Amino acid sequence: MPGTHNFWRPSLTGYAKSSPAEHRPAEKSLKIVVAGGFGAGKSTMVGAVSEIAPLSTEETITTASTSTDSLAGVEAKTTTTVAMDFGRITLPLQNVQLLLFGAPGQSRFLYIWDDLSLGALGAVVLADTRRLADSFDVVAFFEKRAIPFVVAVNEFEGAPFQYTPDEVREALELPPAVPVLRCDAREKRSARNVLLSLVEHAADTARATSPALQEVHS
Ligand SMILES: Nc1nc2c(ncn2[C@@H]2O[C@H](COP(=O)(O)OP(=O)(O)OP(=O)(O)O)[C@@H](O)[C@H]2O)c(=O)[nH]1
Ligand SMILES: [Mg+2]
Repeated sequence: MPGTHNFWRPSLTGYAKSSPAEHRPAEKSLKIVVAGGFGAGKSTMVGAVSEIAPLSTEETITTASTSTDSLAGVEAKTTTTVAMDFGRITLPLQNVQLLLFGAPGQSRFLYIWDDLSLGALGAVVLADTRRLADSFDVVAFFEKRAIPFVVAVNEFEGAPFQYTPDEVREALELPPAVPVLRCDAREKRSARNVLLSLVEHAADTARATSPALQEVHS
């Protein structure tokens, strides 16, 4: 049928060479955790980049949580994630689809993080420079479990200071191999760029830690 030949066109060897990569189903699904401190922009990032309507579990912040979760720096926040966010994005060139699990940020929900991280390929640690200290525990969480991560500095206009990725790397005492990049969690392209960087970093980490993979790829 004219005009439709570019869509999934099965051939004896799978999909026809002429079908564009973005229309082919991805071969693998990989789990990614989007983590970070309270209000760092995790739900925003999952929502911005997801190709499906994201699942979110937002609830209104009540005064009941103010004794455990400080709103300093994020006073305008009225809702919070109480379980997780879920979204999905296909990376056609890498032939994978990423299943995105946004973690809750309030400390009273931290017990969910272990389950969310089971089997994850890697994690995005969103750093909010208004509350950079929140990122320490998040970085430690993934380091302890040997889950590869990238640090994405989500820049809020209202932040009193702007920090370069190098300054954030130094402040968080990150090893040189961990990518640190700026992002705007509201922008699809920016969020996608962060995820691409993570997939690359996870592949590099796997090659570096597995001699067998090293041989295959050398
Ligand atoms: N200016 C600006 N606002 C942002 C950015 N990213 C997120 N926001 C806003 O910040 C607020 C908090 O974002 P969320 O995505 O809910 O943050 P979260 O990390 O999921 O929060 P918790 O789940 O409560 O920990 C929302 O009002 C967003 O619109 C950004 O890059 N710049
Ligand atoms: Mg959230």
